[in-house]
Amino acid sequence: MADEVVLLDFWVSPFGQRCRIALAEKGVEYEYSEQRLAGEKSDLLLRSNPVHKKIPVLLHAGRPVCESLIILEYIDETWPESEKKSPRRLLPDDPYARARARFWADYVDKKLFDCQTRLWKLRAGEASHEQAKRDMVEVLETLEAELGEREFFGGEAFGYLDVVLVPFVAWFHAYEKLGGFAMAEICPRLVAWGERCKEKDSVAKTLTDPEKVYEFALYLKDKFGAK
Ligand SMILES: N[C@@H](CCC(=O)N[C@@H](CS)C(=O)NCC(=O)O)C(=O)O
Repeated sequence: MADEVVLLDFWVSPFGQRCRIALAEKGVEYEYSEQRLAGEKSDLLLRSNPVHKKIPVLLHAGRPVCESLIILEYIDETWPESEKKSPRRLLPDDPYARARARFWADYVDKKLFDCQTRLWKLRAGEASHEQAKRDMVEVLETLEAELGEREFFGGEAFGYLDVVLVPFVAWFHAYEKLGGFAMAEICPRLVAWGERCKEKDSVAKTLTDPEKVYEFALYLKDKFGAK
C-alpha cells in the first residue's frame, strides 16, 4: 500500500500510453484507472492535477506526479534498476545525449501534437487545413532525419525518446486518412522504426488499434464541427 502505483489515464491518449510503456519497460505493477474526460471529471483527477486537470497522473504512494514527460523521468529515476528489461535507464547517461533526447521530446509535444490536432480540428479543403498538412509533412520529415539510420532514437536500445514518440505510431493511419498522404513515402524509416518498436511487449500491449484511433479522430472532428 505504501508503495502503491496508480495511473489516471484515458485509453487513446498518447501521453498516457507513454507512461504505460515506461511502467511496463521497468516491470512496475500498477493499477490502471480510466478517466472520464468529456463531461465532469472525477474528484480524484481534479484533486491530483488541480492545475491542468488532465491525464495522465501517476499516483505513487498517494502522491501525484503530473505531465507525461515529467512522469517518465520520475519513473526512470524511481525504478532505475529493472533486472529483465533493457535499457535499465530510459534516458541516456551522457548529459549531452540526455539534453538532445529532451529537446526532441519537447519537439514531439509542441510540433507533432499541434499538427495532429490541427488535422482533425480544421475543416478539410480550407487553407488552414492545407497548411496543417504541409506542417505535418515537415514535422515527419524532421523526425525521420533525426532518426537517421539508427535502430531506435535511443541508439541500439529502445529508450526515452522512443517511449515518448511511439504512441503516435497508432495515429499514423489517421494522419494518412486526414492528411491524404502516404506515410511510407514521407517517412519510410520512421514507419519501419514503429514496426520495430511494436515487436516489444510493452508497446504491443499498449498501442491502440489504428482503426479505433481513426474513429476517435472522426469523433473529435465531429465534436469540433470540422467534419
Ligand atoms: N502536456 C500534457 C498533455 C496531457 C493531455 O493533453 N491530456 C489530455 C488527454 S490526451 C487531457 O487530459 N485532456 C482533458 C482536458 O483537456 O480537459 C502531458 O504531457 O501530460
